[in-house]
Amino acid sequence: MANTARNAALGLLLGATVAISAAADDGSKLWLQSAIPQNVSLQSDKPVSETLHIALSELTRLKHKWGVMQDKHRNDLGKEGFEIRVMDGTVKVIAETDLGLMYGAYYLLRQQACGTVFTENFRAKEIPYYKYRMLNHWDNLDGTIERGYAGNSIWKWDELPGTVSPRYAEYARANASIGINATVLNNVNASPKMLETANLEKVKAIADVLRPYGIRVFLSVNFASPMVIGKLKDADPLKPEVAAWWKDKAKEIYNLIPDFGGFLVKANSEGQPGPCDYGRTHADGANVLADALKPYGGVVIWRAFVYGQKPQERVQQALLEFQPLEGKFRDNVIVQAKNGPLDFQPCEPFHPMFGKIRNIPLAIELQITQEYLGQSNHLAYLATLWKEVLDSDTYQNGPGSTVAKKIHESGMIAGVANIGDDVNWTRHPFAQANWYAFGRLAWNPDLKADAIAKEWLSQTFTSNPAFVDPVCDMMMSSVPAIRQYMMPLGLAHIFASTLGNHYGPGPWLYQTGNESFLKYASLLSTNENVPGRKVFDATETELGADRTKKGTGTVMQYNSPLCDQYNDLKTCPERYWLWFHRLGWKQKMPTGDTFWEHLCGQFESGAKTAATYPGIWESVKMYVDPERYDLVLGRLKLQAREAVWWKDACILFYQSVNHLDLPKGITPPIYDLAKLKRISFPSNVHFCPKPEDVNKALDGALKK
Ligand code: BDP
Repeated sequence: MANTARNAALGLLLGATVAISAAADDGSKLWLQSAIPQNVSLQSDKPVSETLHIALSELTRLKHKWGVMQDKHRNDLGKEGFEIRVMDGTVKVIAETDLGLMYGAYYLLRQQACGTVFTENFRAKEIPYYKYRMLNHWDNLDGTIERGYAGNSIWKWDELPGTVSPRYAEYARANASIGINATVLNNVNASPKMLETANLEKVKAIADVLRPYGIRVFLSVNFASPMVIGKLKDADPLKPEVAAWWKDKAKEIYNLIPDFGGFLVKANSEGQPGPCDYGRTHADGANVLADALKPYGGVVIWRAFVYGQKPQERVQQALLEFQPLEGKFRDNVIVQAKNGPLDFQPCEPFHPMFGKIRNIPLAIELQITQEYLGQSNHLAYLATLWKEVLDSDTYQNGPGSTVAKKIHESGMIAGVANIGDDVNWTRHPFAQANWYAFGRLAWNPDLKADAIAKEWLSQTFTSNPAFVDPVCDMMMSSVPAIRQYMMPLGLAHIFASTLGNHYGPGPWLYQTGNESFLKYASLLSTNENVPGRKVFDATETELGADRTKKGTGTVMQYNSPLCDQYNDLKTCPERYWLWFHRLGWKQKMPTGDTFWEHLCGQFESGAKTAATYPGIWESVKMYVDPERYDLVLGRLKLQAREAVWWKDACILFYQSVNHLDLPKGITPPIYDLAKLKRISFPSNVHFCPKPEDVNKALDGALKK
């Protein structure tokens, strides 16, 4: 039993301090607010692993007497858990492993920043709820990031493996501090080149930096790799030469990276190759990879994001595709479904697979990058959205069958990263909170969204309640407000382009005549060859998607009693009214007003909330350094303006089809519909317009 202890010189320093900061802060230190401790000399009676060295060096930042104890004979903490005890004036971290000690160290530093007092007999014990707490980078080998809004990739493939950027260790440390222990380095739309030997050597260099921080590396692979880089005739998973190719590749990878995690695969989805190209199933495809990884303990993460192959409504397709494959996957395959059945929209019901699939381990994929939530221009605190889905009851095994528990079976929770090579990692300073919150929820999905926000604010800015309380309220209100102005009542996918930039409103695009848009947004239930197909576009009389039992029947993909709840407007949650129902503009709502009045009220309310944000931020100016203050203020002003853009664009467009008057109490539009329709930003998958360009475009769209 190694017992390493050091006395920190400063003793107790606790309680909230009012930090009225003046120095500019570039945001690069994230919630850690410190650089990696350097040249810390340690006294120990045993050789110290790199991981333990990290733990002990970090603990030198603790302003309290501390000690660590490794107890390999305990059997209750596992590989990553820890216990904290305060005895005789010393805070002790106890763990079975060095990794546990490291997580315990970060726990203590977090508590310190949040003002916790380590009184005698203070006790804590933590064990992570999920085994794999994973980031998915959608980073390309050319340095771009699909849906990345904070610069280019942090992985500098051109200079690796010779030059290893110091940012890799900073990245690893930030992740370790919130418990993230796995990362997929490259885009799910994967280049086959990723698996070339020269690139694997670069991956090894990154893996070597991340390992001491407890982070395992995974790669996205292109299913056609055996053809493209292996020069085989095809990639048919049932052909022995294809299986042999994958086995050789796995051997090569594990030679370089003995703890390599496995493969993430997007197959037969949005044009990616896959087993269905050869008449094989997703199970056949996943299993050939699983067999190759099995001897080394690797896993295959097979994505359920498939649509467009069959003439079915898009939101139903994943379940229809995977349900017949239950029990057919190898035991080292995990199928990864997005939180909702469409595509990371601001407001979707949980993915029906979580309630219906029994014999396939399921992982959940959340999107930390804000593809559909204002990208790096809007403050959208996503923990509220993620909590909603994790806490959702699927009723698979009766009441209490939450999504959070369901994915505990696979032990995997993944988040699409929002990290780029900007100095502050995420461009919008508040987007750091989403990276942080993802890690914290992956460690413990029972944490409350507001508690996580307060932790993050206390560490990143100051723990003074005069700052934390109003800013936490603003964060908590952000996703509800965005839903009201971008996706009121579950009105899905009215964004300005489909596979392009997804920035700004474009409800006029999703109308008959624009079939590809309709299909993409699942506003067309079947393909054009199927008689009786349904189109959900806005008409003179109605709006929304009839997914009830009488419509496309999507409600049937949910277990009882949800199926009936969603089916009946009176019991359907307001936020899903238009997701499951097609409503007449003049129809009376359960709330007593007409649907048109109610819809307009949503836009109005969302815009009003966003309008309060700049003032809230101005009121806490004294607590924030000028650099981050200005960056945030400019963006909050833009967000308030964009909320009006959404409101006006949608209300004016719907008025142009329903010819109804603006309901009482709704602020008259300031923009001109024809001019708004002409706003366009470069249509590519890694583009977020600069605030000044959006402001300019909106200036030009004002009514004369
Ligand atoms: C959509 C994105 C697209 C991704 C796709 C996916 O628009 O860029 O490739 O999801 O998850 O949200 O595969």
